[in-house]
Amino acid sequence: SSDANTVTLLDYGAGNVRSVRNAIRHLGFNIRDVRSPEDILAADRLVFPGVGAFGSAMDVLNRTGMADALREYIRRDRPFLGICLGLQLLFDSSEENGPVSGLGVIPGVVRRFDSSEGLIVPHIGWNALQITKDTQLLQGADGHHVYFVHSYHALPSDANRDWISSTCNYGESFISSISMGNIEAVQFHPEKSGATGLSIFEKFLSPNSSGAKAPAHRKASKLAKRVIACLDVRSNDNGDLVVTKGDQYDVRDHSSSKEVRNLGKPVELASQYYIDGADEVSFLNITGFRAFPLGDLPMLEVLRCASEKVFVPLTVGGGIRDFTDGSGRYYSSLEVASEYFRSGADKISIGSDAVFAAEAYLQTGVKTGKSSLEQISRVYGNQAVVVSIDPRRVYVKSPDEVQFRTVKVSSKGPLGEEYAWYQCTVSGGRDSRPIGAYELAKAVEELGAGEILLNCIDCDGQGGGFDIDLIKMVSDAVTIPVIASSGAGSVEHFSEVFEKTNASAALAAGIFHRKERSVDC
Ligand code: 1PR
Repeated sequence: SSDANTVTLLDYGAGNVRSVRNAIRHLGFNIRDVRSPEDILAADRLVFPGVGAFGSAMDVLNRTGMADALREYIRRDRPFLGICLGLQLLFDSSEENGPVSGLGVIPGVVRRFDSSEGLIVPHIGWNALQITKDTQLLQGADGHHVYFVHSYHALPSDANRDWISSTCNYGESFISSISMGNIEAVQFHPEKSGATGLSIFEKFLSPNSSGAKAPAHRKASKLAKRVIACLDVRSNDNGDLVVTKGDQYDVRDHSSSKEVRNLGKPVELASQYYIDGADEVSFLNITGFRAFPLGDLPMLEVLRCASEKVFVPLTVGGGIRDFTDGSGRYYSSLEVASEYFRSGADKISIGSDAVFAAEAYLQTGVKTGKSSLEQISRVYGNQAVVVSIDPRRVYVKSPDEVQFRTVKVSSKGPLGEEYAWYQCTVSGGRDSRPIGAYELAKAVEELGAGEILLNCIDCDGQGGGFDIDLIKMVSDAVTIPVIASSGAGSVEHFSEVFEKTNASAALAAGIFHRKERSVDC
């Protein structure tokens, strides 16, 4: 085990660690997987990317004897890098499904962020590191923004002060990294934190390399609001998978040819947006609702290739639902999502199927646990599940006209209407459903969505700004992050939506495709 280019990875199979694997390979290292507790003790360098829930992770580690091996490896002060849950598990205990005992290496507890005062949980986004201790790993990274996705955090205390190498603030101060001897662990995701994250990762993998550069500084706003570049993907009439972009969801050219607009190749564009500074990249397989996505091998290939080049979070949506193929074989939505995760997605996004699940839930008041939304968030965690809402504005004279939540609109409707509700659609805007965006958002939050991607068909591709009325209504109604989408046409539109609403992120497509603005506007 003396190969300096090999790193040992502890993947106990609870979720997707493909992004970590991609980052390690990208940095020029080979991976040896842990199969037994002995493999841990034999490692030269161990990466432990915890995924899933604290309790089930500890169960697996205890049952397999890996918990004891990990404690022994750490006691020997061997090079160790824990990521996310891989940091939290080092502590005495966690409140997550608990209290549950952890590895007990570091004194202290892990607690949920408190959303009772309107704090948005999960915490998803880029925050600045406040370095509290000189370490080789974080050298030069003070004040740099790194990417977090978590609902639980380790609490700083007198008993663990010596371990802390950096803290962050999200409603309260929490431990963003620890360092002691050769033991390092980070709450953020270095594999998804762009150039800063990769350089931190590289310092762990090759501590003596002179090549470890000072991390490139990421520009991020004070508020650490995210800007997401979105690629709508579908096959064109020649059968090639292309990035396209609609006007109010119509992706066909207005000329006589009526061809699907082709704006470029998905992997090339995604890599370009990453290099330009996008905080996240999303792919929406916009005809997934009618074509079976697992039959759509090019899309999976696009994901695989993109995830080897894009070191910020990748979301993919389209076609996530139960499906029976031509030969009668049944695939659950969980299998579809799992295939997306295996191919490199960090999050999946559900559109149509979430609308049906929310309608059923609102009708019966019963959570069956069987919807795609519930199943996928139970297995992968709610932070990995986005619900995409595709509403259309419907003006009314008075709120009493409809049973759905309305807003007083900032500009009146064509007949002087002062109110509107936002009717949800499925199948890419083709069918309207008897549920509003407000009702849908509240229902999917309860069913386990970790984030809401809030589109607006009226504004899509128009470049006239986001629908502030809609985004304010929805982002005030839920405590999970809301991504504002549709209509960005200038830098001011991004500032406006962050000033006037509680949106945590803004997503745009056309403005980047047309190269009117670079993503780091
Ligand atoms: O229903 O689970 O199969 O998911 C389908 C997904 O595909 C949904 O997320 C749905 O929003 C998306 N979709 C379906 N049809 C279209 C279409 O355009 N014909 N694209 C479509 C939606 C909307 C945005 C767009 C923003 C920003 N794309 O994501 O990127 O509106 O655009 P802009 O900045 O240019 O204004 P399922």
